[in-house]
Amino acid sequence: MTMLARFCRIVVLVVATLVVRAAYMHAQETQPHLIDLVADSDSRYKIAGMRTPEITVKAGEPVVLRVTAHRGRSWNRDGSIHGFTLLRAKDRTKVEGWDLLFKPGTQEFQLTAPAEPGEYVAQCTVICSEEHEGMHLKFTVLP
Ligand SMILES: [Cu+2]
Repeated sequence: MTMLARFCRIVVLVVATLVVRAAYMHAQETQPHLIDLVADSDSRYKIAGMRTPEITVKAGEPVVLRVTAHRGRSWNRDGSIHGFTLLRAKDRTKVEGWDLLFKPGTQEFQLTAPAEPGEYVAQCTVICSEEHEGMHLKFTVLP
């Protein structure tokens, strides 16, 4: 192998390594925050490993909400069995893009965390039983 060929081979290897590394780092940075939530038949939100379910996200980060919903005592005519609307804790106003309805089974929602850090509340919007009023969870947005 000539010196030039050897040199070219090294350059190609170094460039390829850098490209792969940059792609990997970019993929990690843009990986959405996956949240697994159960909307249960007893009109409660549940998150594995948490006694009281609570969601914490970073302002503006991409979020995938993966919801498994189980039918309660009652549901909407359109087949929605639970809902999830995000409200600002201070004035109970709705956050745009976070008004969701769930069908039985597992479904995923691609969302963006609120831009404004603070305390929020997620509340079910389907009258899913007489316990429906208690179907909510604390939602915190960190800066
Ligand atoms: Cu509900």
